[in-house]
Amino acid sequence: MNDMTPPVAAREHTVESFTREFLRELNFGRGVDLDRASANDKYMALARTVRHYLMTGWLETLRNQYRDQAKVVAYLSAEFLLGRQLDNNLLTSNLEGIARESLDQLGISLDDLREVEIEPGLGNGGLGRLAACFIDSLATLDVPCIGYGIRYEYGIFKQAFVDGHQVEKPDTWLALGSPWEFPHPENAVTVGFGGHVEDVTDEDGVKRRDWVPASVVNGVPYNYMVPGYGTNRVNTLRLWSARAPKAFNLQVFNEGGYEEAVKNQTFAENISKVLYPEDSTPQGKELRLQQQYFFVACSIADFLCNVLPQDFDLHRLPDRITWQLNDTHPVIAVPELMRQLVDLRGWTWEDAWGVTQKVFAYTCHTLLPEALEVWPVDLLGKLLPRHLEIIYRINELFLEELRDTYPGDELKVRHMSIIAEHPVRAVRMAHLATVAGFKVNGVAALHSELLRDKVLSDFAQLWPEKFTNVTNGVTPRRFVRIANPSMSGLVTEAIGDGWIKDLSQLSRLEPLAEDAEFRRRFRDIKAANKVEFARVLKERDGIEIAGDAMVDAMVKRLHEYKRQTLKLLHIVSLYQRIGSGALPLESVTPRTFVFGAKAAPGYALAKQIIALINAVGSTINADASLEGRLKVAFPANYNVTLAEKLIPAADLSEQISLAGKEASGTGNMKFALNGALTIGTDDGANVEIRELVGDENFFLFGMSEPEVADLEASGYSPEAVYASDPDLKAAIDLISSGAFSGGDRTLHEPVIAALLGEDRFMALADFRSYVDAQDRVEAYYGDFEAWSRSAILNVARSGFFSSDRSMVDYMDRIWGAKPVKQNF
Ligand code: OAK
Repeated sequence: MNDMTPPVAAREHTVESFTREFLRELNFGRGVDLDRASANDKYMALARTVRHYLMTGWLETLRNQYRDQAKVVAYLSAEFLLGRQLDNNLLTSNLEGIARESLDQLGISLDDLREVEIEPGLGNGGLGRLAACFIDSLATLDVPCIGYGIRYEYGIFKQAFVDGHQVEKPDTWLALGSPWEFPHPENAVTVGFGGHVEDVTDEDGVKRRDWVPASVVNGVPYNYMVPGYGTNRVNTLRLWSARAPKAFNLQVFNEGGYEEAVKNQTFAENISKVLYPEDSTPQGKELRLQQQYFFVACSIADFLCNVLPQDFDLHRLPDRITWQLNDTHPVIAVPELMRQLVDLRGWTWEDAWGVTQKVFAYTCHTLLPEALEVWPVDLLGKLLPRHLEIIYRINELFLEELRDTYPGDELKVRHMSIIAEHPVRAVRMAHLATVAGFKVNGVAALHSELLRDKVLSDFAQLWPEKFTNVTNGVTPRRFVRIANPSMSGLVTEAIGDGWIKDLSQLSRLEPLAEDAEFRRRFRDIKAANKVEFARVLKERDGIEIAGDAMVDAMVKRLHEYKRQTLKLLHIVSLYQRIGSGALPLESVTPRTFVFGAKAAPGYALAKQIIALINAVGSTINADASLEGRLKVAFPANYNVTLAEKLIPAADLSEQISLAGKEASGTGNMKFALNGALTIGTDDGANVEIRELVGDENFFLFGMSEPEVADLEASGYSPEAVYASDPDLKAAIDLISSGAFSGGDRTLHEPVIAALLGEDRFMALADFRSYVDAQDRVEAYYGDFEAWSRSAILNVARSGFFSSDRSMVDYMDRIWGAKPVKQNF
C-alpha cells in the first residue's frame, strides 16, 4: 500500500449530490431508468449509494491499519446475526434526512424501500446477535477489529406454521442480490480436508510432520463494511464462502456423468451452504466440523498472510492480535495456528505454544452440559488428522503438568483431560479452549460465577487468574435509536444525543420519572409504538391485535430451559379461571401475549410446545366470551426485523428461565432499554438488570440458583407439585382434556408428559410464584402513573447494558487493545 495514494474523495452530504449518485446507480448500476425501476432496483441503487458515502472511511481505516500496526481484535464467530443493514448504514453515514428528502423529491418512499431488504439471518439467536452488536460497538469505539465468519448461502430457516406446527423453509436471503457485500475471489484461501500425515525431512535435515490432505476447498472472502456511529472508522466483517478449486470435469460431464462431474464442486460448496439451525445443542455432524475448520483456517491464513505485513515477525503476534473465540465453534483454530507455526514455518513446539497461548481468549455462552461441544476422535481424525495429533500432544503436555500439580489424583486428571473417554473417545472443545486461551469469560456475573464454581471449576482452581466476567450488552444504535425513533427523540430532547455513544448518560433521565408531563409523553410514545406494532402484525402475518392492550412479550429460541411452557401455563390458568368464574373477566387487564420462537428442526418436544402454544392461541382468540381481553399472537419467523418493531411496543418482558440455566440473555436488556418492565427469575443478566433498575421496578419470582440445586439434590417431584396446587392442576387438566385440540387427548400429551414426568427445568415448581408475580403485574399496570415511572426508570438505569460498555470491559480485562482514532 502506497501511503501517498490520495484517499477517495468523500461524497458531499447534500440532497442534490445524493440524488445524483442514486440516479447514477439506478441507471448505470442497475441498467434501468427511474420510471421502469422495480422496488428492488431502487433499493439496490439506494444501498449502493449509501455504500459510496461510507467508502472513504473504509479505505482510510484499512490504510491506517497498515500504517499504525495497532492491535486488532479478530472476532471469530460461526454466526453473525446482522439484521437489516440499510437503516444502520444510513444512520452511521449521517444520511437519514438527506436520503429521505432526496427520495421524496423523486416520488419514492424510503419506508417502502426499507421493506425490500431481506435480513441476513446468519445466526440462530443470542450468540450470533451478540457478535453483530459487538462489531458495531468496536467500530463505534474506534477499535480495530475484523469479524471473521461464514457467508452461509442459506441462513436460519424461515419458519412457517401449518396447522399450528412449525415447518422450515430455506432462507433465500441472497435471492435478489446482496448490495452490502464485496466478494474478492482473487484473494481466495485454500483449505485442506482429510488425507494423512507423513514424516518428512527438510533439505537441512530437520524432521517434521507434513499433512497431505485428500481434498482442498477454496474460501472466497466476502467483505462487509462495519461502520461506527459518530466516527469515520469503518471496520471489516469478512465472511467466507466455499468454492471448489477446479471447475467441474467437462469430460465426465460430456460422457453423461452429470452428478459425478460436479461431485467436487458439490462437496466444496456444501460447506457454506446452510447455517446449522441448532441453538445451545451442538450437532455432532461432519459437515459442521468442516464448516468450523473451513472458516477458522481461512481466517488465520488471511490474517497471517494478508493482513500482517509480509516481513512481520510472528513471535510478536500477541502484540498485534487477540483471537476472540465466540464459544467453542472456532476452537479448532488452536491446533490450526500450531500447525501454521510448527509444520509450515518450522517453529519449535515450545515457541509455537508460547505464542498460541497468548493470542486466544475464549467466551463461553452456555451452562447446559449438553451444549458443550465434543468431537469424536474418529471423526476429527478422519477430517483433520494432523490437528488431532496436535490436540493429543497439547493434552499430553497438559496432563503432565496436571500430574505434577496433583500427584496421584487420576480422577481429577481424567475430569480435566481434553480427551473424554466415554461414551466415545472425543475432544472436549471447551477444555481445549480453556487450556489454550489466556482468558476465559462468561457473559453475565452469575454465569461467570457458575462457570468458575461448577462447569469449569477444576480449571478455575488451577488458573484462577484466567477466569473473568464480561456482562453482555446490546447496541443502542440498532435497538434504541433506530428501532424506537420516537422515544429516542424524547430522550435526546431531554438530555441531548450523547447517550447514543455513551449510554450511561441515560441516568440523567432519572429525575424526569417524577415529571408528570414527561411521563405522559413517554406513555404516548409507547402507545403509538403499539399501534405501529399492531399494523406490522396485521400486514406481515394477518394477525389482528388491539392497539391498546398490554403487550406481554416472550421472544427467544424455543427451549425447555427458557420455559415457554411456564408462560403457557399462566395463560391457560387465566383462561381456565375466567371460564370457571373464579376470575371475573372485568378484572382482567386486556393483554396480548406475544410469542416469537423457532425450534431446532430436530428438537421434537420444542416443536410440540410450539404446536400447543398455537392451539391454545387459536382457542383463546376465537372465544367470544373473553370479549377480546386476552389475545395470543404468535407470528411465525421471529427475526431481528420483527424484534425492532416488537421491543419498542412491549410493556412486559418475560425472562423466565430456570435459575442457573440462561447464561445471560440479551433480549432482556433490549426490552428494559425500551421501557418494558421485566418479569423474571434470578438468572443470567436478569440479576444485574434487577440490581440496577431496582426491586420495585422489576417483578422477581421463582427459585434462586442455590434453591434449584437444593431441590434437585433433595429430589424433585413435579407430580407432587401438580397435585398440591389446584390452579396448576386445573390448567394442566384443561390441556389434557383436549380443550385445545378439538377433544383429542393425545395431541399434546408429550408436552404434558414431559412436565409431569421429569420436568427437567422445574416449570411446575415455579408456577405458583410466577402466577403470583403476574398478579402483581396486573395490579401495578392498573396504576399507570406508577407503571410509567418504573418504565422510565428502567430506561434511565439500563445504560450499563450497552455493548459499548461490554467492549470496554473486554479491552480492559482481556484484549489490551486500544481505540485508534481516525484522523481525517
Ligand atoms: C449457542 C450455541 C452454543 C452455545 C451457546 C449458544 C447461545 O446462543 N448461547 C446464548 O448466548 C447469548 C449471548 O451470550 C446469551 O445471552 C444466552 O443466554 C445464551 O443462551
